[in-house]
Amino acid sequence: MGLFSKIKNMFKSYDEEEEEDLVEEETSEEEPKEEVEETEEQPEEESTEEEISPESVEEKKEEPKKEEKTPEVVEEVKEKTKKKSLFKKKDKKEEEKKSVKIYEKGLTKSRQGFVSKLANLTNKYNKVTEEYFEELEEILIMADIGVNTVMDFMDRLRDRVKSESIEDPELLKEIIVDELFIIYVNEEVLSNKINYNDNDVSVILFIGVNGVGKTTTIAKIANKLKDEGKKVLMVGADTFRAGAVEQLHEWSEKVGVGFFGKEGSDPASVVYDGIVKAKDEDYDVVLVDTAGRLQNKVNLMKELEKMNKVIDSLVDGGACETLLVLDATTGQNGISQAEAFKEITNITGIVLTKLDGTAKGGIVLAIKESVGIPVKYIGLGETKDDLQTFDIEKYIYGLFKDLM
Ligand SMILES: Nc1nc2c(ncn2[C@@H]2O[C@H](COP(=O)(O)OP(=O)(O)OP(=O)(O)O)[C@@H](O)[C@H]2O)c(=O)[nH]1
Ligand SMILES: [Mg+2]
Repeated sequence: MGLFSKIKNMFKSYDEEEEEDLVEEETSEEEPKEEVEETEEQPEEESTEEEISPESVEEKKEEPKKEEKTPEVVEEVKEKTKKKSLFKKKDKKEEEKKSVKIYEKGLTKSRQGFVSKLANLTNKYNKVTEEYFEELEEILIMADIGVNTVMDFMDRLRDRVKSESIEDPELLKEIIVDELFIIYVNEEVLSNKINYNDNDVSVILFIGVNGVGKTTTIAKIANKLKDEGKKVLMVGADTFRAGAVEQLHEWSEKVGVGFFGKEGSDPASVVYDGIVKAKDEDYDVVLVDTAGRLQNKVNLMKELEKMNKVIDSLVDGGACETLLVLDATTGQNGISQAEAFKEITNITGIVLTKLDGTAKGGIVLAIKESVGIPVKYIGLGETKDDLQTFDIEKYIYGLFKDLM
């Protein structure tokens, strides 16, 4: 089965289920609410239908001792365990569904821009001709996919059209999606995972030029990690821009995580003091905000080297991630930034922000082609939920669902 069909099978049912849910909600308004409450409030507890009164609590305490070994009780426990794991599965599925929706919503502009052009192309031609190929090439280049990727892709597509004698553009839709993403999917299966330090505090450095979304991304990630039960410290080492440290401080209060920062001091010394604090106070993760002054490459390189030296001296294994933040709306400019930063320091992953603000959507492929660093997170909006772990399948679905 091709990628196109696989992804369609995976996610299309969510849309259908949602329609079903809507119909259900219309017919019975109160029931679904109660169900949700039960799953949320009592995931660990035994699920009982009875109201909780002091007597029933006492009764329950006594019951297990008397009847522990009877087959009925064993059956009951089995039934409850089954229910519990069903709820857990349901929760997980709900989370997955929510995530797919965030992708869909965040990629609306791209769907209406570049993907609708693809759909129009299929409607315009009733036969695959040289003009069709030329127009397709232009659409893909305009979508920030990157010229070399597009050229390779066009060669492969032309070969397939020839060898499989395809004439109908309608049939090509599926092949286009498959061929565009197959390389990415084949090579990118595991590497979008964030590395954490198992033996010591996990330090994650965020780098990138002005205004790309470093500070906002740190806030979003801190919120995510906090929800996962991790103790997070934000460290404001962007001591260059006035107000930057205070901005991070405000975010730390909003999110409810720890903070360390000092306006006007040397970034490496702020990182030093921040990590010492993290170790003293048993933090799990340290998120370091830096100033990205690409205008002065030598200085920036020295500054990052100094910070890494400090981290290496304090933390077993050094920083576990150095994430480069790129703004998706800057297109090829973002690619140049990635290439420049790659020369300066060792980048372990990319955060691609503001994907909701571009109609081009193909920049993920260009990053893969010209930089070869995995995209680990994407920003699809300004709320805290709009930062998502990058998942190529959800991304493809969010882009191409209208063709599916
Ligand atoms: N629509 C949208 N806006 C975003 C996203 N991520 C960040 N922003 C916005 O981008 C703007 C800049 O974000 P910051 O986090 O301040 O960027 P920065 O890289 O820390 O900037 P400097 O500290 O000046 O270097 C803010 O208005 C954010 O709300 C995103 O995924 N989508
Ligand atoms: Mg900032």
